[in-house]
Amino acid sequence: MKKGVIIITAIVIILILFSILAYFFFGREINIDEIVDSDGDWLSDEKEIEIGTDPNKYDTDGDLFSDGREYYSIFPDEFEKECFKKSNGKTICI
Ligand SMILES: [Ca+2]
Ligand SMILES: [Ca+2]
Repeated sequence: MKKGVIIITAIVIILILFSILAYFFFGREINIDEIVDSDGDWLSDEKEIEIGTDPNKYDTDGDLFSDGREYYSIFPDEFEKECFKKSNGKTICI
């Protein structure tokens, strides 16, 4: 009887620890995912709307250079290390 209670208590403690760890890691990822880059051109959707490029087109003007590459070549000081959620669901940090 006591052995069973100890095992159940140990399992509950382990589940609580995993829950805390999962909350810590996934909670951070959710915060990162608030910045979305739907077309994967390294400019956030919000930034593309602000500067007038299409957030769903990697290369809005069709000149074979991505919107992000063109933007940061003009404004290199704005190039910062940021994390984006790509359209395939993966998060990348640049
Ligand atoms: Ca984009
Ligand atoms: Ca372009």
